[in-house]
Amino acid sequence: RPAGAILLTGASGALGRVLARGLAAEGWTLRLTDIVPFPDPVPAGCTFEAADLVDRDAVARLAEGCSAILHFGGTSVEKPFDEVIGPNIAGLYNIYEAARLAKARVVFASSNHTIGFHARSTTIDPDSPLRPDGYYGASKVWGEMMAGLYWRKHAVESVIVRIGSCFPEPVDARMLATWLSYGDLTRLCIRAILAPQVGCCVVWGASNNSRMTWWEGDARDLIGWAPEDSADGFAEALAAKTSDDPVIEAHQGGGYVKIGWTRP
Ligand code: 15L
Repeated sequence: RPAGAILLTGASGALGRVLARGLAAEGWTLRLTDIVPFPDPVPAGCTFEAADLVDRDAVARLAEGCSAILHFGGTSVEKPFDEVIGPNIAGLYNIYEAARLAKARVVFASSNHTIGFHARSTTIDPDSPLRPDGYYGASKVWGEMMAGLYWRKHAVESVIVRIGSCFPEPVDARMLATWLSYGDLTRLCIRAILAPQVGCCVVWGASNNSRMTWWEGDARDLIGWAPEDSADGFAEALAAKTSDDPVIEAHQGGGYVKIGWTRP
Protein backbone atom coordinates (compact mmCIF):
# COMPACT_ATOMS: atom_id res chain seq x y z
CA ARG A 1 0.00 0.00 0.00
CA PRO A 2 1.21 3.53 -0.74
CA ALA A 3 2.18 5.97 2.00
CA GLY A 4 -0.50 8.65 2.16
CA ALA A 5 -3.71 9.20 0.26
CA ILE A 6 -4.06 8.99 -3.52
CA LEU A 7 -6.06 11.52 -5.51
CA LEU A 8 -7.95 10.06 -8.48
CA THR A 9 -9.28 12.62 -10.98
CA GLY A 10 -11.86 11.63 -13.55
CA ALA A 11 -13.21 9.18 -10.97
CA SER A 12 -16.71 9.14 -12.50
CA GLY A 13 -15.42 8.23 -15.98
CA ALA A 14 -15.19 4.67 -17.28
CA LEU A 15 -11.53 4.16 -16.30
CA GLY A 16 -11.88 6.16 -13.07
CA ARG A 17 -14.65 3.85 -11.89
CA VAL A 18 -12.53 0.80 -12.72
CA LEU A 19 -9.59 2.20 -10.75
CA ALA A 20 -11.71 3.34 -7.82
CA ARG A 21 -13.13 -0.16 -7.49
CA GLY A 22 -9.82 -1.96 -8.12
CA LEU A 23 -7.63 0.13 -5.83
CA ALA A 24 -10.21 0.33 -3.04
CA ALA A 25 -10.31 -3.49 -3.15
CA GLU A 26 -6.56 -3.42 -2.37
CA GLY A 27 -7.34 -1.35 0.72
CA TRP A 28 -6.02 1.94 -0.67
CA THR A 29 -7.19 5.30 0.68
CA LEU A 30 -8.50 7.24 -2.31
CA ARG A 31 -9.79 10.75 -2.73
CA LEU A 32 -12.08 10.62 -5.73
CA THR A 33 -12.96 13.70 -7.72
CA ASP A 34 -14.77 14.54 -10.94
CA ILE A 35 -16.86 17.38 -12.35
CA VAL A 36 -19.91 15.08 -12.33
CA PRO A 37 -21.16 12.98 -9.39
CA PHE A 38 -19.67 9.54 -8.73
CA PRO A 39 -22.28 7.16 -10.16
CA ASP A 40 -21.49 4.16 -7.93
CA PRO A 41 -21.61 3.72 -4.17
CA VAL A 42 -18.37 5.32 -2.89
CA PRO A 43 -16.11 2.35 -2.00
CA ALA A 44 -14.96 1.85 1.60
CA GLY A 45 -11.82 3.85 2.34
CA CYS A 46 -12.66 6.45 -0.33
CA THR A 47 -14.21 9.92 -0.30
CA PHE A 48 -15.72 11.79 -3.24
CA GLU A 49 -15.71 15.54 -3.81
CA ALA A 50 -16.94 17.18 -7.01
CA ALA A 51 -14.51 19.70 -8.51
CA ASP A 52 -13.73 21.31 -11.85
CA LEU A 53 -10.12 20.81 -12.99
CA VAL A 54 -9.94 24.48 -13.94
CA ASP A 55 -10.51 25.45 -10.28
CA ARG A 56 -6.86 25.75 -9.21
CA ASP A 57 -7.54 26.13 -5.49
CA ALA A 58 -9.90 23.16 -5.38
CA VAL A 59 -7.38 20.93 -7.18
CA ALA A 60 -4.55 22.04 -4.87
CA ARG A 61 -6.69 21.41 -1.79
CA LEU A 62 -7.71 17.95 -2.98
CA ALA A 63 -4.06 17.03 -3.56
CA GLU A 64 -2.87 18.29 -0.17
CA GLY A 65 -1.23 15.44 1.76
CA CYS A 66 -1.45 13.01 -1.18
CA SER A 67 1.59 10.98 -2.22
CA ALA A 68 0.30 10.47 -5.76
CA ILE A 69 -2.24 11.78 -8.23
CA LEU A 70 -3.82 9.43 -10.74
CA HIS A 71 -4.81 11.97 -13.37
CA PHE A 72 -7.61 10.44 -15.41
CA GLY A 73 -9.76 13.60 -15.59
CA GLY A 74 -10.43 15.91 -18.52
CA THR A 75 -11.64 15.43 -22.06
CA SER A 76 -10.96 11.86 -23.17
CA VAL A 77 -12.00 11.96 -26.83
CA GLU A 78 -11.58 14.32 -29.77
CA LYS A 79 -13.55 17.55 -29.20
CA PRO A 80 -13.54 21.11 -30.62
CA PHE A 81 -10.50 23.06 -29.43
CA ASP A 82 -12.54 25.31 -27.12
CA GLU A 83 -13.79 22.28 -25.17
CA VAL A 84 -10.31 20.79 -24.79
CA ILE A 85 -8.47 23.88 -23.64
CA GLY A 86 -10.06 24.24 -20.16
CA PRO A 87 -9.77 20.77 -18.66
CA ASN A 88 -6.80 19.44 -20.63
CA ILE A 89 -4.59 22.53 -20.89
CA ALA A 90 -5.40 24.81 -17.92
CA GLY A 91 -6.60 21.86 -15.80
CA LEU A 92 -3.42 19.93 -16.52
CA TYR A 93 -1.36 22.89 -15.32
CA ASN A 94 -3.40 22.90 -12.11
CA ILE A 95 -2.67 19.20 -11.59
CA TYR A 96 1.09 19.70 -11.94
CA GLU A 97 1.08 22.75 -9.66
CA ALA A 98 -0.87 20.74 -7.08
CA ALA A 99 1.61 17.86 -7.44
CA ARG A 100 4.54 20.22 -6.93
CA LEU A 101 3.00 21.70 -3.79
CA ALA A 102 2.07 18.28 -2.37
CA LYS A 103 5.34 16.63 -3.52
CA ALA A 104 3.17 13.98 -5.16
CA ARG A 105 3.95 11.65 -8.06
CA VAL A 106 1.64 11.91 -11.08
CA VAL A 107 0.36 8.95 -13.07
CA PHE A 108 -0.83 10.68 -16.21
CA ALA A 109 -3.43 9.04 -18.43
CA SER A 110 -1.96 10.00 -21.79
CA SER A 111 -3.04 8.45 -25.04
CA ASN A 112 -1.94 6.77 -28.25
CA HIS A 113 -3.40 9.87 -29.94
CA THR A 114 -0.16 11.72 -29.04
CA ILE A 115 1.45 9.61 -31.76
CA GLY A 116 -1.62 8.77 -33.88
CA PHE A 117 -0.13 9.96 -37.16
CA HIS A 118 2.61 7.32 -37.08
CA ALA A 119 2.12 4.54 -39.63
CA ARG A 120 0.92 1.16 -38.42
CA SER A 121 3.73 -0.39 -40.49
CA THR A 122 6.38 1.17 -38.22
CA THR A 123 7.50 0.46 -34.66
CA ILE A 124 8.09 3.50 -32.47
CA ASP A 125 9.49 4.07 -28.99
CA PRO A 126 8.98 6.85 -26.44
CA ASP A 127 11.72 8.95 -28.10
CA SER A 128 10.02 8.87 -31.50
CA PRO A 129 8.52 12.18 -32.63
CA LEU A 130 5.16 13.10 -31.19
CA ARG A 131 2.53 13.15 -33.94
CA PRO A 132 -0.86 14.01 -32.41
CA ASP A 133 -3.90 13.30 -34.53
CA GLY A 134 -6.23 16.02 -33.18
CA TYR A 135 -6.76 18.64 -30.49
CA TYR A 136 -7.27 15.92 -27.88
CA GLY A 137 -4.00 14.22 -28.83
CA ALA A 138 -2.24 17.60 -28.87
CA SER A 139 -3.55 18.31 -25.36
CA LYS A 140 -2.05 15.01 -24.19
CA VAL A 141 1.26 16.09 -25.78
CA TRP A 142 1.00 19.24 -23.64
CA GLY A 143 0.50 17.03 -20.59
CA GLU A 144 3.56 14.96 -21.47
CA MET A 145 5.64 18.12 -21.99
CA MET A 146 4.50 19.43 -18.61
CA ALA A 147 5.45 16.11 -17.00
CA GLY A 148 8.98 16.54 -18.38
CA LEU A 149 9.17 20.19 -17.32
CA TYR A 150 8.01 19.49 -13.76
CA TRP A 151 10.46 16.59 -13.43
CA ARG A 152 13.47 18.57 -14.65
CA LYS A 153 12.65 21.78 -12.82
CA HIS A 154 10.82 20.58 -9.69
CA ALA A 155 11.62 16.83 -9.31
CA VAL A 156 7.91 15.95 -9.65
CA GLU A 157 7.90 12.32 -10.82
CA SER A 158 5.52 11.11 -13.54
CA VAL A 159 4.56 7.84 -15.12
CA ILE A 160 3.06 8.78 -18.47
CA VAL A 161 0.76 5.98 -19.59
CA ARG A 162 0.10 6.15 -23.33
CA ILE A 163 -3.14 4.23 -23.21
CA GLY A 164 -4.16 2.34 -26.34
CA SER A 165 -7.84 1.31 -26.16
CA CYS A 166 -9.00 0.52 -22.62
CA PHE A 167 -12.43 -1.10 -22.78
CA PRO A 168 -14.05 -4.23 -21.35
CA GLU A 169 -13.25 -6.04 -24.62
CA PRO A 170 -11.68 -5.14 -27.98
CA VAL A 171 -14.40 -4.28 -30.52
CA ASP A 172 -12.59 -3.95 -33.87
CA ALA A 173 -9.45 -5.07 -35.74
CA ARG A 174 -7.37 -2.08 -34.62
CA MET A 175 -7.98 -2.96 -30.99
CA LEU A 176 -6.39 -6.37 -31.59
CA ALA A 177 -3.21 -4.27 -31.35
CA THR A 178 -4.22 -1.42 -29.02
CA TRP A 179 -6.47 -3.08 -26.43
CA LEU A 180 -5.61 -2.67 -22.73
CA SER A 181 -7.69 -4.79 -20.36
CA TYR A 182 -9.12 -3.27 -17.19
CA GLY A 183 -7.08 -5.72 -15.14
CA ASP A 184 -3.82 -4.75 -16.87
CA LEU A 185 -4.66 -1.04 -16.41
CA THR A 186 -5.27 -1.52 -12.69
CA ARG A 187 -2.05 -3.49 -12.19
CA LEU A 188 -0.13 -0.90 -14.20
CA CYS A 189 -1.41 1.96 -12.00
CA ILE A 190 -0.56 0.02 -8.83
CA ARG A 191 3.01 -0.51 -10.04
CA ALA A 192 3.30 3.11 -11.24
CA ILE A 193 2.49 4.27 -7.71
CA LEU A 194 4.44 1.66 -5.74
CA ALA A 195 7.65 1.61 -7.83
CA PRO A 196 10.42 3.23 -5.74
CA GLN A 197 11.77 5.67 -8.33
CA VAL A 198 10.28 6.45 -11.72
CA GLY A 199 11.68 9.84 -12.75
CA CYS A 200 9.61 10.88 -15.75
CA CYS A 201 8.95 7.83 -17.87
CA VAL A 202 6.56 6.50 -20.51
CA VAL A 203 4.73 3.16 -20.47
CA TRP A 204 2.67 1.96 -23.43
CA GLY A 205 -0.78 1.00 -22.17
CA ALA A 206 -1.55 -2.12 -24.17
CA SER A 207 -2.13 -5.71 -23.13
CA ASN A 208 0.01 -8.62 -24.31
CA ASN A 209 -1.45 -8.56 -27.85
CA SER A 210 0.61 -10.33 -30.50
CA ARG A 211 -0.54 -7.74 -33.08
CA MET A 212 0.92 -4.96 -30.94
CA THR A 213 4.00 -4.48 -33.11
CA TRP A 214 3.70 -0.68 -33.12
CA TRP A 215 5.24 0.24 -29.74
CA GLU A 216 8.39 -0.76 -27.88
CA GLY A 217 11.12 0.40 -25.52
CA ASP A 218 9.12 1.77 -22.59
CA ALA A 219 9.67 1.85 -18.81
CA ARG A 220 7.63 -1.25 -17.89
CA ASP A 221 10.65 -2.99 -16.37
CA LEU A 222 11.48 0.10 -14.33
CA ILE A 223 8.04 0.12 -12.72
CA GLY A 224 7.80 -3.68 -12.60
CA TRP A 225 4.75 -4.16 -14.81
CA ALA A 226 4.02 -6.68 -17.54
CA PRO A 227 0.58 -7.13 -19.12
CA GLU A 228 -1.15 -10.41 -18.36
CA ASP A 229 -4.17 -10.27 -20.67
CA SER A 230 -4.32 -10.42 -24.47
CA ALA A 231 -6.66 -9.47 -27.33
CA ASP A 232 -5.50 -12.52 -29.28
CA GLY A 233 -8.54 -14.59 -28.37
CA PHE A 234 -10.73 -12.05 -30.22
CA ALA A 235 -8.72 -12.18 -33.47
CA GLU A 236 -10.99 -14.55 -35.32
CA ALA A 237 -14.10 -12.52 -34.52
CA LEU A 238 -12.57 -9.08 -35.17
CA ALA A 239 -9.81 -9.40 -37.81
CA ALA A 240 -12.18 -8.39 -40.61
CA LYS A 241 -13.73 -5.53 -38.63
CA THR A 242 -11.87 -2.70 -40.38
CA SER A 243 -13.04 0.56 -41.92
CA ASP A 244 -12.99 0.99 -45.69
CA ASP A 245 -10.82 4.12 -45.37
CA PRO A 246 -7.15 3.58 -46.29
CA VAL A 247 -6.00 6.64 -44.30
CA ILE A 248 -7.64 5.34 -41.14
CA GLU A 249 -6.22 1.87 -41.67
CA ALA A 250 -2.69 3.20 -42.36
CA HIS A 251 -2.33 5.16 -39.11
CA GLN A 252 -1.97 4.08 -35.51
CA GLY A 253 -4.57 6.61 -34.32
CA GLY A 254 -7.25 5.03 -36.54
CA GLY A 255 -10.47 7.04 -36.98
CA TYR A 256 -9.17 10.05 -35.03
CA VAL A 257 -6.83 11.01 -37.89
CA LYS A 258 -9.81 11.67 -40.16
CA ILE A 259 -11.85 13.80 -37.73
CA GLY A 260 -11.91 17.35 -39.14
CA TRP A 261 -9.69 16.26 -42.05
CA THR A 262 -9.50 18.84 -44.88
CA ARG A 263 -6.46 17.65 -46.86
CA PRO A 264 -7.34 17.39 -50.54
C1 15L B 1 -8.40 7.33 -26.44
O1 15L B 1 -7.50 8.08 -26.09
C2 15L B 1 -9.79 7.52 -25.96
O2 15L B 1 -9.85 7.99 -24.64
C3 15L B 1 -10.64 6.26 -26.10
O3 15L B 1 -12.00 6.62 -26.00
C4 15L B 1 -10.36 5.53 -27.42
O4 15L B 1 -10.78 6.32 -28.49
C5 15L B 1 -8.89 5.24 -27.53
O5 15L B 1 -8.13 6.42 -27.40
C6 15L B 1 -8.51 4.54 -28.84
O6 15L B 1 -7.63 5.02 -29.55
O7 15L B 1 -9.07 3.47 -29.11
